[in-house]
Amino acid sequence: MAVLAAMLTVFANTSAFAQEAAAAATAKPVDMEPVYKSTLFYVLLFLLLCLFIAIVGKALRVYELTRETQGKPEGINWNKINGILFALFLIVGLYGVYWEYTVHGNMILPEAASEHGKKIDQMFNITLIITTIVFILTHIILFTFTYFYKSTGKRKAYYYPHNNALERIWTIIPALVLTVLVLMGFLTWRSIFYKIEDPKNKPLSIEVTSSQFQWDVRYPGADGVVGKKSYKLITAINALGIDFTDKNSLDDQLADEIVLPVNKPVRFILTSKDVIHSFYMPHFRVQLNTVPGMTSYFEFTPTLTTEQMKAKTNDPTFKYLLLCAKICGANHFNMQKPVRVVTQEEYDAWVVKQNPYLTNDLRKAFKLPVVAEPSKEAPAAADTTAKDTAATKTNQLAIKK
Ligand SMILES: [Cu+2]
Repeated sequence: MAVLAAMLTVFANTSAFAQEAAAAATAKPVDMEPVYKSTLFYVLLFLLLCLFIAIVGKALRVYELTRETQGKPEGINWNKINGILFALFLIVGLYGVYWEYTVHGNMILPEAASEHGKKIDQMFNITLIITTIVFILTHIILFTFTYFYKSTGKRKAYYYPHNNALERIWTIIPALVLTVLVLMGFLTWRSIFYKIEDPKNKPLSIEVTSSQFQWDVRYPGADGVVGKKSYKLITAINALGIDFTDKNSLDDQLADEIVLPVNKPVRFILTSKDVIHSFYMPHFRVQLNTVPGMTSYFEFTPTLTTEQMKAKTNDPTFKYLLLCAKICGANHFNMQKPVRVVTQEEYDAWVVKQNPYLTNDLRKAFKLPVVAEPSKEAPAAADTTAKDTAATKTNQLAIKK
């Protein structure tokens, strides 16, 4: 307390001097902004609060002691107060749980828009129901017991150190429940990550490369295969380091949004150029880290088009999103990309309009035959937003030749 008093005096003195100086110089009111932003201010405020509580405590103690010396009965029944506080805590706490479930529960994601997402939601719901029941029951028991069996001075606690039957029950039941939950998770995980490929319904491959702070999306072109790439080939005009000695790369396309045909499996090929990011598409219940130096895959089937989801959520502005779920740097929050799920026909019409990755500059760099272009250069590799249909068509034709 002495230290605290000394600190407060120093703080008060310096601010008093500062105020005097300020008043002498400009007679302006003191700017409190830097004070409110300083940590010291809040540390002192906290210590002041502790001091206040300590003083109240001491005052009550003095009150109790005076009653004791006068031979009067105890003034404050702390056991009763603690018991009532426990009961109040239970009521307020349970209301808090109800509020959380209704208010924040309403903000939960809409129904899963993918096949495997339904299984994940089911698991989530089962876990939530079990834990909610256990949580509410144990808390009611805990707090009502402390309320009803508070010390009254009239009875003595029963000494009951051990009961094998009870211990068996509270070990075996949670163990069984947790085993079922973990096994369910394991089997669901396996069904998502170890799929047996249906040769009649091969997935559409899309490569997504993460970097601070963007996603680059590469579609495979007519051959359905995204070509090789290597970080060693990254240059100003070849931002993703695509290897054009691999024939599969020649028709690859860059897209500035992700468009997926509905009810068709899609296989995302995920890599990272700098740090670990996390490929997160909440509406499809998809999340996987993108790690520099390794390739990871996520295959799933979207089941609802954007239009269907707009109707389901009653939100005409609804958009599927790709986000980064790894705090990867200062602009992490801004790593998002719209995703559109459309019909197969809409997808077919959209995909042919996407810019090819291979530009004339890249052709020169890889010593490939340069395509004659009538008026202008092909858009630069980094410029993915250009949607010049004339140039695109020329490029498409060039690739087909
Ligand atoms: Cu990121």
